[in-house]
Amino acid sequence: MNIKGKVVLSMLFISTVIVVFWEYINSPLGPVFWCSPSLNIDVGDGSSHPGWWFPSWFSNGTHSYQGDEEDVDSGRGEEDEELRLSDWFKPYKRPEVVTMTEWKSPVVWEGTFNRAVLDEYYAKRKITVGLTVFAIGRYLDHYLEEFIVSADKYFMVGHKAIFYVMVDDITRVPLVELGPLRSFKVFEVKPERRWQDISMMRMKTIGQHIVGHIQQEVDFLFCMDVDQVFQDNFGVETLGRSVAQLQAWWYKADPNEFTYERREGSAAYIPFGQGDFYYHAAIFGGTPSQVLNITQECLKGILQDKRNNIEAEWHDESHLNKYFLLNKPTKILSPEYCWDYHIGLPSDIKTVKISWQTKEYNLVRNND
Ligand code: 5GW
Ligand code: MN
Repeated sequence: MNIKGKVVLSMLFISTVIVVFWEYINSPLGPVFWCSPSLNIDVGDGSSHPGWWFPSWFSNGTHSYQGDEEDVDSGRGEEDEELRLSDWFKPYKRPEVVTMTEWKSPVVWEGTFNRAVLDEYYAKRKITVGLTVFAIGRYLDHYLEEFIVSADKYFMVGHKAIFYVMVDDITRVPLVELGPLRSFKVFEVKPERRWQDISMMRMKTIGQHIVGHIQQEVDFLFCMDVDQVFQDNFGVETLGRSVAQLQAWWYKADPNEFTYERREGSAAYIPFGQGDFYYHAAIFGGTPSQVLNITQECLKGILQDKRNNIEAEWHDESHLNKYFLLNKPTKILSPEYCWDYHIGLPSDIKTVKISWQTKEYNLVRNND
């Protein structure tokens, strides 16, 4: 090749590099800070999955995983057999509590699941599980570090996990050293002025991030409050298409006592006589497409209420309860997964996986 040809070729190469780099730094949802302790984890293209890992899960570059392990029909061969519910779930092991809903979704309690069987199943599939958490204002200094340190230790041990941390000031994000299968991506979000809006507008931000990148990066996604700490393994038994958490204070109560939104004018309205469980907004999850649907529907309700000058009693949680009334979760987590020790420790609660942090309202609620 002559000199001219070489010059043209290298100019082509350089301009390609510039364009790719420019696209990357300008992507609207690009992380402001991306940290991964293991060198072989992909950096930069926003995707943690090489497409060849598990081609049948992809369509149009996004995951098309269509259900809980027990109801998937992927048409794959013998060696890739799907699990049935009965392979890992033994509801009769906990006869004193509700372990199955009327619509036949499992309610996962300690003692009812075989985690080893599920670990093997999901390890073969090389899954990645995402976890979003918001830490705005004083919640950042007060709760984030303990949350991340404990999640690193107990969330989806043995599987890849990505922590999506949304903060209002990245300079105050604690430096936490993570285990080899873990990484985190930090994003700066504009804080809402009212605290009610901080909590509610998470629905909007989570949805934007799922569409922008999360759907290409994970197989399952959890969304959690930051004012809680992992105490024990929160493992693959929690994974499902759409996952809801029983609220610790209400798991034994009658639906007519639940603090659902009871005013007809709100989109979150649930009349007396209806309702299955009182779900806790501090933990919900599922496949990215299901979580996207949850957040979009809740946001619609929240915005409709704003137009009508009404605000649901328990904000995003009221809307989440309405959503799960209309769209039944495919898996429910027992209150052992999000326990408040202020209740004490009744015999139903065998192993606490996450516990609530003490509310120090005077310390953290500076903006109401
Ligand atoms: C602050 C004051 C009142 C209500 C919410 C906030 C707040 C919530 C905040 O200042 N900063 C913040 O990051 N949040 C996020 O919203 C946290 O992830 C928090 O866990 C979540 C929900 O708010 P919580 O935990 O105070 O709500 P509850 O239902 O646990 O009381
Ligand atoms: Mn909380």
